[in-house]
Amino acid sequence: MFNVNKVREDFPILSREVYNKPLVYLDNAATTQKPLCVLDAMRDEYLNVNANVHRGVHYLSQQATDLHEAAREKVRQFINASKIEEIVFTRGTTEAINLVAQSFCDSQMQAGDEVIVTEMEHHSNIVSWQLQAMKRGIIVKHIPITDDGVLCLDQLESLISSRTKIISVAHVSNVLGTINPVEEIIKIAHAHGIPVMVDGAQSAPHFKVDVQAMDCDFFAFSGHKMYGPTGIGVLYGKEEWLEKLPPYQGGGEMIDKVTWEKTTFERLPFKFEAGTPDYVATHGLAKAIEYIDSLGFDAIQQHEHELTRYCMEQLQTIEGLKIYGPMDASKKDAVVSFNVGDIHHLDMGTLLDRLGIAVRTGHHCAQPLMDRLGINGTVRASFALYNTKEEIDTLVAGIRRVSQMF
Ligand code: C6P
Repeated sequence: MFNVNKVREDFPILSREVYNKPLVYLDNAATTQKPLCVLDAMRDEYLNVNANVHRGVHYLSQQATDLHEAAREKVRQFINASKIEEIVFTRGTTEAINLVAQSFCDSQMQAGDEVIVTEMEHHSNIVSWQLQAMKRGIIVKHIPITDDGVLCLDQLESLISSRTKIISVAHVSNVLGTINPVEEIIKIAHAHGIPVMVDGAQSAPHFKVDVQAMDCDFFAFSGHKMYGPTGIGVLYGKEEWLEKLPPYQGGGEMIDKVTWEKTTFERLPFKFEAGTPDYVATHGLAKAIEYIDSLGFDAIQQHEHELTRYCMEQLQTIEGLKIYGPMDASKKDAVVSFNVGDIHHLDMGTLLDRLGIAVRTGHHCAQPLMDRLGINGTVRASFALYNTKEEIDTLVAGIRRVSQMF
């Protein structure tokens, strides 16, 4: 039985106060808090195991390597990849997308070739491709969205051309919470022989992802948004694609043989993992996955969905409040963005903060989306498995109080 009060005991930070008010942490799309099991495991590794991985013949190095590779297997199971060779550790979603953008463009794209993203992308899935556009003249196109923040999927076919080489889309929007129909996009793309990358930064923490069922070619997510440590993320890539792509960075770990004349590279996934990996963070990520597994995604999803529904219902009782994105809570995932009248989002966020309520304000690293919506920012409340309806009541009361000040 999912018991949110019991769950909250696993996150000591949730019982602290800010400005003498109980903390109400509603900035989970930016990063989640970490349960004790993750913190304890990482502390224990530093205290008792610490040694560099894949390098030493000595006991500690082998123990650290075992933990690191066990984490890879844990991630493989988490997203149901078929092989551990398909699991590349990165610093986060951003690095995973940059890796694909660079290595894919280096080997598969020429000037005039096209990548299609969506109008609701986070900057990391726009700018990574724009950097390649600047370097080699590829073209970045986007699928537009409706006024309700839903993809105009009917326009995808007409955007695809013989020059389209890859499609890269957010699974869930970090601003609107929109859950995108990635399976449909993938079917359409594959019918044209085009691979698809899915940015899973905002989906992996909230519902079960099965990369084989989805049939995506690449999938990226960040550990810190799913109760794991910062500085660790994952790129899943189908083996056939990862084999075709050249390394992203050069250095230790990723080589097979180096001479002055020529270097050959390690097998997958190490070809893409130059330098010492954050092996303590991979262990922490594995513990975060175990933690999610112990609660079960069904229970987590049900709880978070109820929070999203309740939050939208309550927010709509506030005069002048506008919610962005789908109004049907079942089409949204744990993220609600809004503005109240002409109160600036930054003023609202700052005043809510004084009441102990942590929300994010601004453009949320999605400026083209802000342009589309004709605004310069929103207030965003985003939920995790430890949030409660009482916290949403506090948010709603806080918004009313701030609104009365203007
Ligand atoms: N969004 C937010 O507050 P990193 O920073 O690499 O862990 O994740 C980048 C990223 C990529 N895609 C999506 C859809 C995201 O939401 C994010 C991170 C945070 O919305 C920080 S800007």
